[in-house]
Amino acid sequence: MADEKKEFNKTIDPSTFELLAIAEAEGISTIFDRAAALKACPIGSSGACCKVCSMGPCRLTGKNEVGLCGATRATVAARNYARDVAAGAAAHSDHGRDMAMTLLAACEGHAPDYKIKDVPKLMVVAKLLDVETEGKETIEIGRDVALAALDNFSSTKKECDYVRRAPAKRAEVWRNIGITPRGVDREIVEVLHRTHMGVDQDAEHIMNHAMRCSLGDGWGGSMLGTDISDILFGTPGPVSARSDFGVLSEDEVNVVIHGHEPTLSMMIVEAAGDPEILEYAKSKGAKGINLAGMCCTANEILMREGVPLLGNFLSQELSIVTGAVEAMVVDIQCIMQGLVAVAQNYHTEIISTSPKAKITGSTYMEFDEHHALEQAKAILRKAIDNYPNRKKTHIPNYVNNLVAGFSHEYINYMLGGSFRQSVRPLIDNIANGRIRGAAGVVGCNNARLTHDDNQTKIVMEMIKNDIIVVTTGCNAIADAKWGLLSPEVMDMCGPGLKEICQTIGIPPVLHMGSCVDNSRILTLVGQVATEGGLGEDVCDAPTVGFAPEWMSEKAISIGTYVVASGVTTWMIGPNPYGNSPEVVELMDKGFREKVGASLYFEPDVDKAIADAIAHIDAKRAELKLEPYDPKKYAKSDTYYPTDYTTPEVFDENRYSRSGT
Ligand code: MSK
Repeated sequence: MADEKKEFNKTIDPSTFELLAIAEAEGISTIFDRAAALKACPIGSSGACCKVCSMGPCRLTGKNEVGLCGATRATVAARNYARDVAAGAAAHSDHGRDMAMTLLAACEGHAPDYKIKDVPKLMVVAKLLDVETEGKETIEIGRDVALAALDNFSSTKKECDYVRRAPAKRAEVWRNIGITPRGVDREIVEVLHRTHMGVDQDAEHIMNHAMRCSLGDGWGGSMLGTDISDILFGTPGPVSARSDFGVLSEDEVNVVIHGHEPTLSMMIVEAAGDPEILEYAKSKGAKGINLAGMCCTANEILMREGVPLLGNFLSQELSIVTGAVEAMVVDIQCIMQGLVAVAQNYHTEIISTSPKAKITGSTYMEFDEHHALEQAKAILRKAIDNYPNRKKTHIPNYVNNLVAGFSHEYINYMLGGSFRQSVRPLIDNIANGRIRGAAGVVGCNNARLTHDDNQTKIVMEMIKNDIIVVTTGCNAIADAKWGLLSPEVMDMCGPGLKEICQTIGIPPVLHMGSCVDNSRILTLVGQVATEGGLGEDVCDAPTVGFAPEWMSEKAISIGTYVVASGVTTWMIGPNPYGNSPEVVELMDKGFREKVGASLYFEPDVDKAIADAIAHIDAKRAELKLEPYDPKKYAKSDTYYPTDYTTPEVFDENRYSRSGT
């Protein structure tokens, strides 16, 4: 049994803490226990291990400066980095491709349950993809957009079409160094080829291509995924909802939807409102059906339908420990294999659905978009059938309110209204110093770090310092649980940021969606650069990126494309390629010289925060903007931020949590 202090340090989240105690009492092993028992491999975790051929694995530690083939530490670390980028890009982009396939099936009449919901967005995308719209029916445009999108994945063109969405200066930077992305499939294949034994042997050269591949993800596969999701399901606008384990219901059938793609999850939302399904739930003694989201599927159905957020990556096993979940429906990505083992101790049915992700021990109900709604209903019936098997429940009594749904389209609208949609007011208020800068805080949980601590700490430090935050992925869920996505959090902001949020009527932390929706952040920073006033390129503006508790290969791809797009980024934790000082230097100085931004892996979160704020101030100085002075706007507001400190251990009073 772990000692009490260690137990506390596993999480700052009271519901997670409560459920961990129950799991321990019931003898259930979770990722938190396995993280304590299983130490990370010190060789692999610094990028010192080469296993691209069967003469190894070669461990480049101690006196071993080269592997059997002569590959240096730098080559090996750069190869490991590039392969991580490729795997992450593949995950996002395959998701994006699936969205295009669904749009195609819908427009060709093979998937009748899907419709084009956002015609204006379809037109925007058609223009970007050079699809002729004149004299065509919407359905024909949709089909041609889907075909053009699919073509982009394996494009033979010199540049993928969405490069034209990037600011002109940025596209020029990419062209000058030869990293303009082509079709993302090609970039991924080329990474795997280059990093095969005996091919590309120059660390810098390998890393340049890693950037190119990541750009194919951010400005290609992910951006297409986001746009096509919006076409099919609607572009998000503000929505109020609830988060945390208290959203589970004691007297309804609880269905947790977990994974990433919106195709099935949106159908489940629709099916849950079907009177026949509701009657069926009642026939089994439940009052209704209660849906709750986990990980990025949660963000997809929250942003469009207001479905409550249950939890982020590290909460998935614990949701089963509540004993209140009839079914957990999963598709792809971030689904722990440990779920099945936990579920064996409870009545929860793990229902896997993706032909790409069969999970041993789960109930497999293969998703077929041609009969999507029927299948969604069949899944719900299965969950309902399980309701009578529910035994003792432990639902932590925590709920927080939130506002989400800040697509870049909505941000433009909220800043300028219908007739003057623009990012101009944002630029002006950064220029005059009311807003010091902007931070994108995104990404996963990591069981090697205290759950949600870095996530919330960084966000609170940013807004306290008048830095507006945009968030996606599991960071957004951590923020939601901690009350940071509600307008009330304005009291925690610096005076200038607070004034802006009050004037516009927005929270200082803007939830922009799921992992693929980091492409919305790219579009936004691109719009700011194109509009002008904070320099001419993305790298000129006082912006920073953070991945506070990253763990997945997708995060490496995201971090890389954010940097290659011009935003200096801090990934909190040890450098997984740190075995090569040359690679570390290339990520810092090398990337800065090439793309105007650096990629840092920093284990000390306080140092990362201080460095990021200093970076923002340095960018302000370079632009000759007014120096940031919080006192200048303090006069206009009596709510100067209360002094708070981040406690070492979980403190229930750290920030107001409403309970139910
Ligand atoms: S779900 S990739 S743990 S953000 Fe997108 Fe969360 Fe990271 Fe998965």
